[in-house]
Amino acid sequence: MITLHAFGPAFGLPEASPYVTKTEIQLKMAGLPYVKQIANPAASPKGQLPFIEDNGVKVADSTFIRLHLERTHGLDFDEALSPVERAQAWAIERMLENQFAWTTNHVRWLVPENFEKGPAHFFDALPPEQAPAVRADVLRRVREAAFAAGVARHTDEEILYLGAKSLAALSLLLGDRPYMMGERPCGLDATAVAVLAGALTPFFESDLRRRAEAYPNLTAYTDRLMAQFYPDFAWTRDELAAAA
Ligand SMILES: N[C@@H](CCC(=O)N[C@@H](CS)C(=O)NCC(=O)O)C(=O)O
Repeated sequence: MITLHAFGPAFGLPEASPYVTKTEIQLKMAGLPYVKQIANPAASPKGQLPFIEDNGVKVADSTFIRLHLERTHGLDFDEALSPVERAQAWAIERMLENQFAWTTNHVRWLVPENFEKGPAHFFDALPPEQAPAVRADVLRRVREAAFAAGVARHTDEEILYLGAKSLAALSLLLGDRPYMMGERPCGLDATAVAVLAGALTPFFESDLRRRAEAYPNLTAYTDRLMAQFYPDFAWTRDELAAAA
């Protein structure tokens, strides 16, 4: 049995982290049985979640978990794709994980109102005398990582421009297809629905969310895939936006 080490549900999402969500959806796509265990990122070989344990082997990072699953369980999440389509799927996935996800990370952590109602509560279970210092330290590390990645060097307007460019690209690439690369789900769909649900959750208010809500194909895709992969989770979006 595979153990998926995760943050757990938060922010109107079945899982707080888009990368854990990606791995969880790929496990579901593969039909591999797994248990989900709440973990601290410090327990991971790479200091981040997700990581899995499979037959005593620990594998960290959603991309290398996917590689491990494909190699050891005889899977190919992209089996329906041609070589060119595989290359396109990889390029889109990199755009979503290495560029777009930083803009959603900014919305959650570095917009003070969103931080206060969201990630700040990750530390509520700590002893009251420790919580403020740990909270401030984690926020400082998130800010430094966002600065190193580049996104936190920009103004809010510029960050919105970057996120919105990826949403526009993704909407055009998806078109009216049921899945990102066509008629069948592939590995990329796990990343795409994970980051889109993270951007669309009504838990956080942001201009980026409003931009995402303006693409009916992206909202319909997200709702459809959330229902497909998390049938027991009550995924909801802002009703006003959904009706618009
Ligand atoms: N490249 C990694 C990214 C994972 C990642 O960024 N995880 C974040 C949560 S979304 C994390 O564990 N952060 C804690 C930390 O960096 O201390 C993957 O694909 O798994």
